Amino acid sequence: MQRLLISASAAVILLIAGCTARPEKPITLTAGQVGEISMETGRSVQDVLFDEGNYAMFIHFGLYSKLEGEWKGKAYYGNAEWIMSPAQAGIPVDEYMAEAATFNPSKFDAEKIVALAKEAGMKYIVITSKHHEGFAMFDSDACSFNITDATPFGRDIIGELSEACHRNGLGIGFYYSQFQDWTAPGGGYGPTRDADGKAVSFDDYFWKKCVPQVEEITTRYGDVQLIWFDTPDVMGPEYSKILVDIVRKNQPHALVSSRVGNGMGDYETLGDMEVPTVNHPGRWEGIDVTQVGWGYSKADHRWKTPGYIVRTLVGTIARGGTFMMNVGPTKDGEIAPEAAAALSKSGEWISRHPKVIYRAEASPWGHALPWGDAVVNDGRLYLIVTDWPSDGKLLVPGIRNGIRSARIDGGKKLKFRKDGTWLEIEVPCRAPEDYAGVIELTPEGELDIDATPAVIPGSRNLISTELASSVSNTAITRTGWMENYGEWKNKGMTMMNQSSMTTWAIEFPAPGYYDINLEYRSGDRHEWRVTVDGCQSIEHSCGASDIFSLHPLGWIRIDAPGIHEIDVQVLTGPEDDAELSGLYIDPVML
Ligand code: JFZ
Repeated sequence: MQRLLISASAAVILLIAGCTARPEKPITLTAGQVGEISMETGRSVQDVLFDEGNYAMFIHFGLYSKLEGEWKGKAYYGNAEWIMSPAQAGIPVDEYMAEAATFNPSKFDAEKIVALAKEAGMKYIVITSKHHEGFAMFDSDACSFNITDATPFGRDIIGELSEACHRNGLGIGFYYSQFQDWTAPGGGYGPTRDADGKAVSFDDYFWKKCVPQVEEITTRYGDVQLIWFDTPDVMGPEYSKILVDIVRKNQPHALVSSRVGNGMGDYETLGDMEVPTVNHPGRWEGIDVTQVGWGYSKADHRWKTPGYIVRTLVGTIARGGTFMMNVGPTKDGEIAPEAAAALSKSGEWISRHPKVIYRAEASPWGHALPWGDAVVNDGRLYLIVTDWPSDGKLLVPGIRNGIRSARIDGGKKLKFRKDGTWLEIEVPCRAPEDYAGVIELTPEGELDIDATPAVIPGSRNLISTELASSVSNTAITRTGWMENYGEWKNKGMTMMNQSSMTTWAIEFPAPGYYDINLEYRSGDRHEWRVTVDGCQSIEHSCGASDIFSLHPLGWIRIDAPGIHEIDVQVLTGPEDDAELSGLYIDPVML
């Protein structure tokens, strides 16, 4: 397992790359072009895609799709679009390029893919026009290693999909790998000599292939809403600027992703598969995959379920972002039935709860709640309950407002009562539908929420270290690791030494005993201490584990409902070893 430790501030620079503000430009699109969502004049593409649309399809389609994650009979798990790389099968350039002669995705049907995106509730599509392998999915004059010149298939995928999006009122964007090009002489991690054996530089690749191809994708396919550059690596700002300028010149209303590098770009893309723990400011997108990697992989059966898609989409919007879900067409050019089914099933849920997605704003709690999450739309609160309570009572913490009404979204009115800042809603004992039930609350006046994390009986109360109220002699950082090749995971945590303390202010609903588990990773055993309100404390030795997991510490006693301070310390064991990622609190009902 590869470990990577990054401080929160470095993570911001590393993973996100800053984004420069640019003036909002009025859209020139005509109604119908991104027509599923309303197109009042004067609104910007940014507003339409990111604030209103909130959900897109990402498509990774390239020559790698032909290999489907397998080379010479052996499966490579994780990122199938990286199969050529020495990190995967390590395919020589000439052997890889020769694959194009038999690439024939004849079942590719742009109308069918657009229909699926619409069924899924998505409002725009971003497709790979050229990935790191260097193969263009469009008819390129700059390089013949492309779908129309190098394959028996001979059709322009980018052209067909753009037209289908324009016809059907979806936005369209193109992914372009600007630095990495593994087959073009001079491209990032590509050959260092040309066909005649002459040494070439990055500039050769950049001016002969990258620049002309970015000109092509921004001039040949009508209005484009977004250019999604990726992995700038060591590319200097002078190169990023040239690319941004081309997009601005040819598509003045299009957005540029922050992965163009060097702090340029119009919005942030978070790390792959990352839903942040706390609300994230600015205009940003989260991205995830229907399999483990981005390109289609035949050996990968770990399909994302409709429930996962609903939870991740809602989680991203509730943190303030917009979401793209990836599909990788097969070697025949079709979306696999598992992905198609999961997307259209989750789309049915979305069609019943449009207010939870479109134009929805981030949760006023600033973080997820133990049973699900919340968004705001038109002054109303929408509670998305993924863990439906089995006792017929949904407890909502921290609402200072009065509540005018509560109802199942699109359904019947519910009874409720307020007790301080707690709201108790009487709900059916069974969830009203699969994946997540939705409750619509109409508050009295402006929403006024106390964001203190709360413990809720019957829920999974895992309170992240990122929600700590203070730390001493340590810092909250984010750690990321690759679980499979390309399968990124990450957690917020504090490195706990014998002088460190992590403190949470937590709202407890009632007096009584609460069972505490610590979530951490450590190479060795440590003795841990948990203290309540600076006086009562419990201590115990807890086991080691090289993955983040729960370790029981014992019961604490809470004497009165309300906010209590919980301190966590480590008393013995090696230094720089214990990484604390959260506190799991289970009310012991006596
Ligand atoms: C890149 C690509 O290498 C990958 O094949 C895929 O296209 C994905 C969408 O983007 O991979 C990345 C790039 C950046 C991060 C992680 C994976 N990141 O910043 O965490």
